[in-house]
Amino acid sequence: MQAKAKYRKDYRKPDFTVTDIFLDFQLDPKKTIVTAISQYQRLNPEATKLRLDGNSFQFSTLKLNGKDFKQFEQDGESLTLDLSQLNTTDFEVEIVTILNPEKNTSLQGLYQSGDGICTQCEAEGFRQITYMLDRPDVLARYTTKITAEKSKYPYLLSNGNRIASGDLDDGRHWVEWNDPFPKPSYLFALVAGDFDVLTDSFITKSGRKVALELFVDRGNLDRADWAMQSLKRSMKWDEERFGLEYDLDIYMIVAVDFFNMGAMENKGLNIFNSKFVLANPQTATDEDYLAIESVIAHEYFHNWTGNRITCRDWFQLSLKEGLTVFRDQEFTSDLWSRSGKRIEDVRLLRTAQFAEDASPMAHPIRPDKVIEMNNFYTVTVYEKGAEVIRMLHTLLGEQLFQKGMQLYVAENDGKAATCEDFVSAMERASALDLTQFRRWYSQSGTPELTISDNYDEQSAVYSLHVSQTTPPTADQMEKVDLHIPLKIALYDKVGKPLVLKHHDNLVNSVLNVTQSEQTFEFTDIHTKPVPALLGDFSAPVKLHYDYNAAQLSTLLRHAENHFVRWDVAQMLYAAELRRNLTRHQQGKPLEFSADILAELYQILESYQQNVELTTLILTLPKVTEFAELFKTIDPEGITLVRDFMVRTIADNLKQSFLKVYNEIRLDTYRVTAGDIALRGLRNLCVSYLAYTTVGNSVVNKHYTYANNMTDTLAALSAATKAQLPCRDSLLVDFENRWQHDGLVMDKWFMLQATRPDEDVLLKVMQLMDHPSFNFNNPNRVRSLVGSFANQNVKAFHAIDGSGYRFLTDILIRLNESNPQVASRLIEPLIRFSRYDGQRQTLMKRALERLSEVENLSRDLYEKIEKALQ
Ligand code: B3K
Ligand code: ZN
Repeated sequence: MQAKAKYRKDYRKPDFTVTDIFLDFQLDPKKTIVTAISQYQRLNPEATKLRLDGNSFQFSTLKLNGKDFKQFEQDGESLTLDLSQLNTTDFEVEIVTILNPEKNTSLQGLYQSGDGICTQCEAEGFRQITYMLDRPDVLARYTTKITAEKSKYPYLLSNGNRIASGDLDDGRHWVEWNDPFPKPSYLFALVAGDFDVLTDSFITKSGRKVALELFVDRGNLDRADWAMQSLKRSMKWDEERFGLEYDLDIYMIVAVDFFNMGAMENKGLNIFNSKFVLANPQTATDEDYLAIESVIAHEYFHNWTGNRITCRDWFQLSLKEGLTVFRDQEFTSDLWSRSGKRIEDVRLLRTAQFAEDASPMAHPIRPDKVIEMNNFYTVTVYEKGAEVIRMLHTLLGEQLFQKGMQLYVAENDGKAATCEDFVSAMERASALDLTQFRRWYSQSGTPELTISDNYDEQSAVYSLHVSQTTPPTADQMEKVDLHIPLKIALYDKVGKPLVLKHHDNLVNSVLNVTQSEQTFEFTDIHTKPVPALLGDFSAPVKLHYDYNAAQLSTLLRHAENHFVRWDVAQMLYAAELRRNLTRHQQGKPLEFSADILAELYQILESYQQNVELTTLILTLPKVTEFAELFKTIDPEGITLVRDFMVRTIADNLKQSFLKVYNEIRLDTYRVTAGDIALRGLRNLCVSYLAYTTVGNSVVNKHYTYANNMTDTLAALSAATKAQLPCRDSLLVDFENRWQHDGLVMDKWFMLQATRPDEDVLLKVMQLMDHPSFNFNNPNRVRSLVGSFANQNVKAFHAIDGSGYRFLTDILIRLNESNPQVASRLIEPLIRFSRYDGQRQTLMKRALERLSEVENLSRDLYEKIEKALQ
C-alpha cells in the first residue's frame, strides 16, 4: 500500500501553470474519450520535469506542441514529461484518455448517476479524467465541448456560458461552453442527461439579468420550486449583507441521485445531491426545507468565498469552508430565527466536533498533515472553522468585519489564497492585534474554561476568575493559551440584568480571555449576581462553573439570551442523566427531580411566549449528545436512563402536552417561521404523548390526519420509538405509499435502523435486500447503515460485537465500491478508546480485520492507521 502523507509546511509554488484548457468529451457511458489540449507556461525557468497527476483511466496518446511526444515516465498516479529539450516558456500539451463512467462507483471523477453522466472533482477528482496539474493554485480558463447521443442526453452542460452547439448526422449532438473566469480544476463540471428544467431569472443590484436554470429528473418539477426560491433569496441576501454580486450570465443547478456529499459549488454549474433540492409538502419535512435552503445558499456563497477567491493548497480548506458555513449560518439566522439556528449549530458542534477532537482524527481547522484529502472535509474544518470566523465577527463587530471582508476580496480576487491572507485582512481592517487569535488555526482540541466567582458585599465588587486549558489531542500533545471571546451577563436574584462596570467605565459584555488564569472585576454590584456565561456560545469551548439550582432556575426563566436559557436546560438534563446513571450502576431505583419537572411544566404552559424556544428547551438531548458528557461511554446505561427521563416527563406533563397538542391548529401547510415553530411544538407533544396511555390513539390519529411529511414522519417516528401497537401497520402503510421514491424511503430506512427493538440488526440486514435499497447509492447506505452505526448507540455497541462485525462487512464492500463513503462510515469504529475494555477489544479486532483487506483505500488506511497507532 503506498500512502504518502503530505505536509502543509512542504508547500511550494508550482513550476508550471496552465493558462487555458480545451476539453473535448466524446461521451458514452461505457467508453468516453477525452481530449485535453492545454496551454502550459513554465514559471520556474530551471524546471525541466513536468509532473502531471492522473489515475483510474486508460491513457491513450500524448502530444507536445502538436507532435507525438515520447519522453515521459508513468506510474499509477502520475505522468512526468521530460522537457529538458524544450526551450520555450509557453507550450501546448495534448492528452487523450479513455474513461468508463458506468463502472465508476467511487462517484468521483466522471461517473454515471441514474441515466445521466456527471462529474465530481473536488478535491482531487479531475485527475481521474485526464492528466493535469491537479492542485488548487493552478488557475486556467476552460473551454469544454461535449458530444453525445441526443435522444439519451438532450442536455449537455458545463461551466460558464454556452458558446456554440450543433447536430451530427449520426444522432449525436454537441455543445461548447466557455468559462471566462480562471479556475482550479476542482471546480470543473460536466453534466449530460435528460431533465425537466425550471427556469427563472434574477436581476443583480447593478441591473444585470442572470438566467437561473434548475435541472431535475423528469417528473420532479413539482418538487423544484423551493430550491429556486432559495437560490433567489441567497443571491439577494449576499448583495445586501456582503455587497457581493453574481458574475456570470447564467447559474445552473443540477440534482442527481448518486452523490457522495451534499452538493458541489462548480463555477456556474452546481451539482447537488437530489436530497438537497427536491421538496414538496408531501415528500419533505420542515427540516428538509430549511436544509435545502441552507445548502443552496452555501454553494451559491462559494461563488465568492471559494471560487473567485480559492485556496492556495488543500490545507487551507477552511478558508473557503469555514467562511462559507459562517455565511450560510448568518443567512439562515437573518431569514428565520437567530437563536434557533445558533442552538442547532451548537448541538452539532458539541456532539460531532467535540467528539472529533477526542478521536484519533483530531486536527486543527487548518490541518498540517494529510494522507487522503477527502478525509478532511470534516466538522472541524467546516463547523469549527465557522466558529473561528464567528469569533472574529464577535471581536470586530459587523461593521469592521465587513470592512475586513471587502479588503480580503479586493486583495485576493482571482487568486488562490491562504487562511493567513484572510486573518491579515481582518487585522488590518480593524487595527486589532490578532497574533494570539491565529493560534485557533494551528491548535486542535476543545479548550476548557473553568470559572469561579467571588462577591464582596462590602465593596460591591464581583469578580470572575477564568482559567483556560486545552487537553492534549491525538495529533498534538502540547497546547498553548488561546484568545477566547467570553460573552457574559449578570442578573440579580429576580432576573434583572445588571450593568457591567469597572469604576467609571462600562465593560463590554465580551471578555477577552487570553491567559491561563485571569480575573475580571465588576464594580457597583449591590447584590450577589447570577452569571450567564458563554452567551450565544461565543467560543467553541467547554465551560465549567458550579451553578446551584437557584441560579439555574433564575437563568432558565430570565436570561435575555435565548441560547443561555436553552443551555441551562441542557445543564439540568445532563445533571439528571449523570445522577441517574450512577444510581443505575449502583442498582438503585431511578428518580427525576421534581423541581425540574415543575420548571418544564411552567415553560410548556407558557409556550405562547416563545413557541420555538419552548420546543428546543423541552427536547431531551439525544443519546449521542449525552454520550459526549463522558470520557468512557456506557451505551446501554445512557440509553436506559434517557428512556426513563423521556417517560417520566411524558407521564408528569401528559395533561399539558395533550392540551397544547389540541390547542395548536394548523390547517394548510405553509413553510413560515411561525407555522414551523407551531408544528414543531405540536410534534414534540406527540413524541412525548406516545409514551403515555393515550399514545397509540393520538399517534395513530396524527398519522391518519397528517397532510404533510413533517407530521407524517413525526407520527411514524413516535410510534417506532415508543414501540406502539400501531407501529407496524404505519410502517407498512408508509412503505407501500413511498417505495418508488428512494429519497422519501431514506426516512423510513432511518427509522428502521434506529428502532429500539432487540432484533434491530437482523432487521437492518434484511432491509439491505429491500427493493428500494441500493448499495451503490450513498444516501441509502447512510440512512440505513449510517444511522444504525451512529444513532443506534445501544445496538451498534452490543456487547456480543454483532454491530461491529456488521459494519466491518459493509466497510469491506465499500472499500472496493466507494472509499469516500466507507471512510465516513468507519468513524464510530475508530473511536474505540471511548468505550470499556471489552468493547475496545472487539472494535480493535474489527479494525485489524479491515487493515488486512487487500487494496485498502488511502481513505480507510489513514483512519485505521491513526486509530491503531
Ligand atoms: N466543496 C464541496 C465539498 C467537496 C467534498 C469533497 N470530498 C461542497 C461544499 O462544501 O460546499
Ligand atoms: Zn462548502
